[in-house]
Amino acid sequence: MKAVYTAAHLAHDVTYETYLGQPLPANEISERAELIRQSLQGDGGFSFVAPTDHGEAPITAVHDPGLVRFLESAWADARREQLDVPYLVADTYPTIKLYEGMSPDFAAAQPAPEAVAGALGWWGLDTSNPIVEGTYGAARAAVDVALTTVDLVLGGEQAAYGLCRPPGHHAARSMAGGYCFFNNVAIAAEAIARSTGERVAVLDVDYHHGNGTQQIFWRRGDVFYASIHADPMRQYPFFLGHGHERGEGDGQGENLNLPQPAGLTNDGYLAALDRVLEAIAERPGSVIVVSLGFDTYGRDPIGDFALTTPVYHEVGRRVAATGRRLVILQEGGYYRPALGDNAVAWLRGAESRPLA
Ligand code: Q9C
Ligand code: ZN
Repeated sequence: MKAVYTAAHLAHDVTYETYLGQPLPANEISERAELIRQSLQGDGGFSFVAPTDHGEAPITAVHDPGLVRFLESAWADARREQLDVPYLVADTYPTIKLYEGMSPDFAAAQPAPEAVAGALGWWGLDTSNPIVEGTYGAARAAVDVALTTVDLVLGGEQAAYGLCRPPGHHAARSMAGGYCFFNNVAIAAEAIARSTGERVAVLDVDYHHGNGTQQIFWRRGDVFYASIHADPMRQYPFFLGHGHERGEGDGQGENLNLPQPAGLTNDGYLAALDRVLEAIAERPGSVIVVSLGFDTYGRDPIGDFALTTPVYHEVGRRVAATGRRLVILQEGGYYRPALGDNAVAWLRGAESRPLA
C-alpha cells in the first residue's frame, strides 16, 4: 500500500496540553507519527510518497477563511502582543448559551476579537489544543497529506494511507479543537465529492466522535458521515455524537452515530462496525474516507474501550470487503507502544494481507 508521509508534522512540536486547567504532558506529540512510520517501514509492505502542495482552496471549501488566517498569524500576533507563553490556549469562549434568547443572527454578526487571547476562544473548541510556532505549517502539510492520498486513490489505487498529523476530525468549519486544526478528512471527502460527482461515505473509527466532520456535512446529502465512538455523555467532545443526531435538510438521515459504553470489547466493536458498513452499502458511491484512530485500544491513556491489536486487522478487512476504494487518514491513538502494530494490523487487513 502507498503511504503518504512528510516530516513537516514535526514542526507542531507540543510538550504540554491543558486538561481541566492543569498543564499535563501532551498526548498528541510528534513521536506518534514517527512510530507509525517506523512500523510501516519495518513491515516492508508500504511504499512512502511525499505530499504535494494543494494550496488553500480545498481548505476554504470546508473551513471559514478566518480560521485559516487566525491559525496562520496567531503565533506572530501573540509575540507582537507580548503574550509570552510557551503555547497558546484559550481562556474565554463565546459559548452558545451566551446568545440564547438573542436574535438568531446575533452571534453571526459579532466580530472576531482582535486580541489573540480572545481570538483563541473565537476560533477554538476547547483548551486541549495547544498552538505553537510551527502549528500552522504542520496543519497545512497534514491537509496536503490527505489530498495526496485522495489523488492516489482517484488515480487508481484501491486503498492508500495518509499519515496525517495533526489529526482533523474535531475541527469544524470555524473551530479548531481536540488536537485538530484543519479537518483533513472533511477536506478529502469534499475534494472527492467535487471531483467525482459521486456520493462519499466517511467512516469514523476514532474513539472520539468527529464533531467537526459531522457539522461540516450536517446539511449535505452527498456526504454520509458514520461514526462509532465513546458516548458523549461521558467523553469528549461531550456536546455532539448522540444517536439521535441524524442530519438536517438535504442531509436528513445522512449522519449516523453509534455511541458506545466504556469497556467495549472486540466483539461489541465488530457488531457496531457491521451496522455502519451495512448503512454505507445501502448508499451509492465508490469511495470511503476513513478517520482512523487507535484510541479505541484497550491501553489508550485517554480512552476506555478494550480493543486488542488483532481486531484492527479484522476491522480493516471488513471495511475493505465493502469493495469500495479507501482513503485512510490517521486521526488519534495515544498509547505509543502499540501504535505501530495497530496501524500495520489495520492496513494489512485493508489489503487482505494476513497478519505476520
Ligand atoms: N485528558 C483525537 O483523538 N481531550 N482527539 C483530552 C485528555 C481532548 C482527542 C483530555 C481529546 C481530543 C483526534
Ligand atoms: Zn480520538
